[in-house]
Amino acid sequence: MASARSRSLSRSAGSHGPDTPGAAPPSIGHHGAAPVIRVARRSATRARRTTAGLLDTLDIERMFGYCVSMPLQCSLLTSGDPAVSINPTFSRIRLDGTPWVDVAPGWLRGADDLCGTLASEVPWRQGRRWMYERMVDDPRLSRWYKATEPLPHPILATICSSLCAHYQVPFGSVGLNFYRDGDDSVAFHRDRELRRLGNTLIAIVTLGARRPFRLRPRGGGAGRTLLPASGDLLVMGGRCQADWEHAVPKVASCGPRISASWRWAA
Ligand SMILES: O=C(O)CCC(=O)C(=O)O
Repeated sequence: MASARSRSLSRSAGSHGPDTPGAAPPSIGHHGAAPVIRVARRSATRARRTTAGLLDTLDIERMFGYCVSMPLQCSLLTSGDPAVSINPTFSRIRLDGTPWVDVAPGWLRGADDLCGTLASEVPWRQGRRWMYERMVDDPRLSRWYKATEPLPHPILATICSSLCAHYQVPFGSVGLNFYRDGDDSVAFHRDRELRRLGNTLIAIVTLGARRPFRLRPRGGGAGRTLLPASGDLLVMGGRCQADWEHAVPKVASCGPRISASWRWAA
């Protein structure tokens, strides 16, 4: 039986099929210096400020399960015009074998404001998929841009150029995912196109709320939980798609988060 949430999403999606725009656009407001994003859905009446990216990326395994709502921090780093940081610090986390994850805290300035702009201006699409013999809505909205399509914000091209320069590879087009609140998520998976390849890169910039980003080896064993904040860059590399899975699990309560991702394969 469909949950209250999926029913309300289905209503807003109407009879649209897969990959058709399905959700009313969120509205953006400002209370003082902190961005406020209102999302037109079940939680629409609860205006929340996005969290800021001041803290270093943490391993929160010990906190996972109850670390659901971070204190709000209004930061000069996460508001204002978006720009790539001129002196980012990269740390590499080695997973078992050749997979690795790079983390660059505060890599993008103005990430909260960019989150608000994209939330309201991107023509989001409601993905749908078969699950247990019925069609269900994906618990998030998405929009993938072909290389030939105009981007919703010029910073996305700048980010791509910076990533290409840093990793010395030609990253492709951008994919955006919109997690409207803690009910939105993506289950453990590997990237569909890259999972058979041994040398790939997926670069993900977090905009807005801080959510756990979980990684686990496919064969079983200890996983990792990272907590990328607004403006943080996270890059999965090596055999990460071949040997590990990743997920953004549901949390009890949090504000909107958008992830912007770019991919490359050898
Ligand atoms: O939103 C994220 O941080 C992860 C997105 C992701 O894993 C995917 O779309 O395949």
